[in-house]
Amino acid sequence: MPPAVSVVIPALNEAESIGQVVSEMPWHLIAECIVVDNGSTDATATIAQAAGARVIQSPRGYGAACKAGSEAALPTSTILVYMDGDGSDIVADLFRLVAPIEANEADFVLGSRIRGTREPGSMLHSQIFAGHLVGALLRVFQGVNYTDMGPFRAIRRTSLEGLHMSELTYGWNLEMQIRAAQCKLRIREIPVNYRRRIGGTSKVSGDLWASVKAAVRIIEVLLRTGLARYPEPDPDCENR
Ligand SMILES: Nc1nc2c(ncn2[C@@H]2O[C@H](COP(=O)(O)OP(=O)(O)OP(=O)(O)O)[C@@H](O)[C@H]2O)c(=O)[nH]1
Ligand SMILES: [Mg+2]
Repeated sequence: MPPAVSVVIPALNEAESIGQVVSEMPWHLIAECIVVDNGSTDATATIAQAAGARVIQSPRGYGAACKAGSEAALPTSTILVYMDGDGSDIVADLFRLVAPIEANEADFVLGSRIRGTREPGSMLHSQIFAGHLVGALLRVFQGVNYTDMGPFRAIRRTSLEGLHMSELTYGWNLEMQIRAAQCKLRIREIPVNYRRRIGGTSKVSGDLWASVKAAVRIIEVLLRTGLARYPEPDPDCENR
């Protein structure tokens, strides 16, 4: 069977790293790599394309980029993988994220950087604390065990479509995790390794104002969707 995995990489001004990330893709395991740009002012798009990615444009925002990439995936792709374009996620971990879905043992597999090995300085203490805090809240309210809101993750495409995601900013990752729990997907969290970005500038954690905005979005998603209890699958869920 041909590979049925589409890798989606949101990338904004990542010319220093995107070429390496795309060229490290395990092409024999995936159908395509989609780099979702929105108005990079550097050579992100041309470098990504030269390295073998399909480049698409999306409205501004991390979640908007993930959504656009999901919708643009080949119709034959049944699994979607998300990762960052700055080289922080380790491409070699991709297979371990996808394998439980291919084996039909899980619908959603989250890579936890907190449970994996991190290069010093790759995550702020505040990010680690937020991962644990959100994990504790979701354990109480959703009965699910997460330790991170990391970007590297895989989900069955039909499951994602059934979640009816609406978040278009940095709350996208958390909304997926909450909705996956509410929709009673089979969830697995596995350790992934993580390193510092290999070049370029941070759009989130290394920028104070962006970090504040991201934190506000995460709290907003948590309050809007995460603190409602769902003992039964949310009736709005489809394709479990
Ligand atoms: N298309 C698109 N990609 C984005 C946008 N914002 C961030 N990204 C990408 O999303 C990924 C995560 O952003 P980062 O800047 O690495 O955020 P971070 O990991 O918190 O920060 P670092 O610790 O510096 O790596 C990167 O691949 C960015 O290029 C956006 O508005 N549009
Ligand atoms: Mg990063």
